[in-house]
Amino acid sequence: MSSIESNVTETRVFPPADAVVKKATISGMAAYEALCKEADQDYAGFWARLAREHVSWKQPFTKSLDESKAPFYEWFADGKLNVSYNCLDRNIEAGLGDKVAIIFEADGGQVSKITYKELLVRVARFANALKAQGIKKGDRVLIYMPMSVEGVVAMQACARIGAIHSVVFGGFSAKSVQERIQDAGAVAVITSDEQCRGGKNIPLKPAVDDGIAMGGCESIKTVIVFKRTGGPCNMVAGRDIWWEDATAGQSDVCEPEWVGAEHPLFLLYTSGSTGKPKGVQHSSGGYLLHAILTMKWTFDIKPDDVFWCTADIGWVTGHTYITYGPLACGATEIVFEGVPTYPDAGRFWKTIEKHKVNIFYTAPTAIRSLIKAGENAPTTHPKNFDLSSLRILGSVGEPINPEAWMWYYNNVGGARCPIVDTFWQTETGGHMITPLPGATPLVPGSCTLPFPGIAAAIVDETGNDVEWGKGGFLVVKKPWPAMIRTIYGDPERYKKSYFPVDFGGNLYLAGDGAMRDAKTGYFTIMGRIDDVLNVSGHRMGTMEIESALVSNPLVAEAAVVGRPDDLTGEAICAFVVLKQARPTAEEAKKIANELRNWVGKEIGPIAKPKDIRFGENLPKTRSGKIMRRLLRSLAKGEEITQDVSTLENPGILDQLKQNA
Ligand code: 6R9
Repeated sequence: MSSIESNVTETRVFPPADAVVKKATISGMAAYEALCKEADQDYAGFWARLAREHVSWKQPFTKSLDESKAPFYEWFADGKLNVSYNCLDRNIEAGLGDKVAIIFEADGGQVSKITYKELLVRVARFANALKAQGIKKGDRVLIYMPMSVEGVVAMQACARIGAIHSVVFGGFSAKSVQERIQDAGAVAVITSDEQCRGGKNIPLKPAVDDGIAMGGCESIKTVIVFKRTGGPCNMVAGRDIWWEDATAGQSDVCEPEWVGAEHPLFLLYTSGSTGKPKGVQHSSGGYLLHAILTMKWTFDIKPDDVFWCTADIGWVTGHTYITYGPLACGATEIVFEGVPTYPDAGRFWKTIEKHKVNIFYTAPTAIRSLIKAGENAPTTHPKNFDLSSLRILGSVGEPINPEAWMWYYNNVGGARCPIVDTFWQTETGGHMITPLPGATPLVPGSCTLPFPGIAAAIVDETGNDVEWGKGGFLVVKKPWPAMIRTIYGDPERYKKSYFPVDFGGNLYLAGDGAMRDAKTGYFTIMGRIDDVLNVSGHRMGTMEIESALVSNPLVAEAAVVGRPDDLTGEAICAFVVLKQARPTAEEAKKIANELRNWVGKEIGPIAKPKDIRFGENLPKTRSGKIMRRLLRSLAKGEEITQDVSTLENPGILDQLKQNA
């Protein structure tokens, strides 16, 4: 039994409405196919044309792709540019200076707006402040900030002077801060006193102090502290300086540092298959190009659009679709400090209504939790809000199950807005497989087809193509401009992780299992390779079982992992959140049986979960990703020894220890 069969049983197809097609930048499938063909015929030329058309260069490049040091590929290498210039100055030069760049929606609902001209002034002053602290081109700067205009300013200011930022998500622990400072050899940290989440002020600065105090952080010379709340905040003399003091008296003008296209724009740490996080290194030119193109083609961004990506700047989605992409396109965007459930679960819909958001980009887990909330507190259901401004919806971060897709489509998008289910990764810089809203017919649960110029394919364990309809490893066969350049300080690990010799050494291995529909060639992501289970020799995506569970009317959310089993190789263990309150032991047994039979009916008896456990929630990171590592340990009955510092809700682990 394989996940393609569930994709095949998904027969609903939603072709783009004529009105959407007519206005779209990429209008109709023929336009999409023409771009793919152009890339096919002259790959380097295709990307070079786009890089000339969409990016402003101080010095034009003469060469597109350089493969001589493969898999350390270079793009547009002799071109010079500045990313912050592309995001700010060039919009102002084009007459957009008084346009609102950022609408900041604070945790408590306060709104502030800032124009492109004002944003440039703030970036220039802060860039000058960084220089005054001795920070220069190539230095690594750690950013540990809440969602804020200042977070974006800090990143843009680094880009302006050619410093390499490494943003650490504000929910990570002191230990994570220390490890990242050490690995990157960072010279400065930019942070804030506290952050506001769900009506509470949570200290942030202490994690920086504690992280540095853990040792090995002698590279840090400066800590710049933005005052978010004015709460208690320890300042270390000679090292720490307030944001306002650092910028006081600084000039409003800062000439951009013109860097080579391959100059690193940022490092972003992400977890790999081993314990130590990898510092994914991105370029300036190629990365910026993909950020711009995906804004224009996947989101079909138009001059009057209000764009809202709900991610945090601590994740790659916040980098590409908050800090860089929207600004490089001269858009107006929302920067949202809050959480989706505060003051209640109507917050997203209220915010869309308030700011007349046109393009909305969020994660399936947020959608699923809001479905549940809307059932329990009907006033927070999207139908109570005017969402008629919405034009395009997006999904990212994990596969979206068809039920959540349909709910999003009907209740949020009013059955009128295409959903772009964008598959990509920290390492890919931007969207890789995604519908284009004015071209691609949508199938719920499928991320559909590769972005033009992305040579996505599915291969077996020796790197050979598998036929459509069969599962395998998702790879990219050609380098693309926004791809990861290396793992900072560990080029060998870069080669091993992403270009393993078993696969021939020249295919980018995404780390996900996937399948193409036998007829349409549409891609379905089956989850990380280690999430693919083998039960009695049957290959199954955990996603498929989750999807079946979630389609049961009792179930709000479900996550499935494998655990070793003497008889069947692997056994399926399902963690389930019910729409009703957590059941009593007796009820739980009854419901578990019902669900087993349900899954048996939906997929086949082989897919019936052996273990079912109920909790009020699932263990999630604050970015909303289910921590499957933890679930696997729980399923095996192991003691939890992993770092749970990024967990939104550590209390949930106890509930999930018992089988129903
Ligand atoms: C952008 C981002 C990457 C992993 C990726 C895959 C999963 C992301 C997805 C998706 C199915 C989608 N993933 N988008 N799976 N459909 N539309 O999330 O980056 O945090 O590095 O995670 O997320 O498993 O390999 P990152």
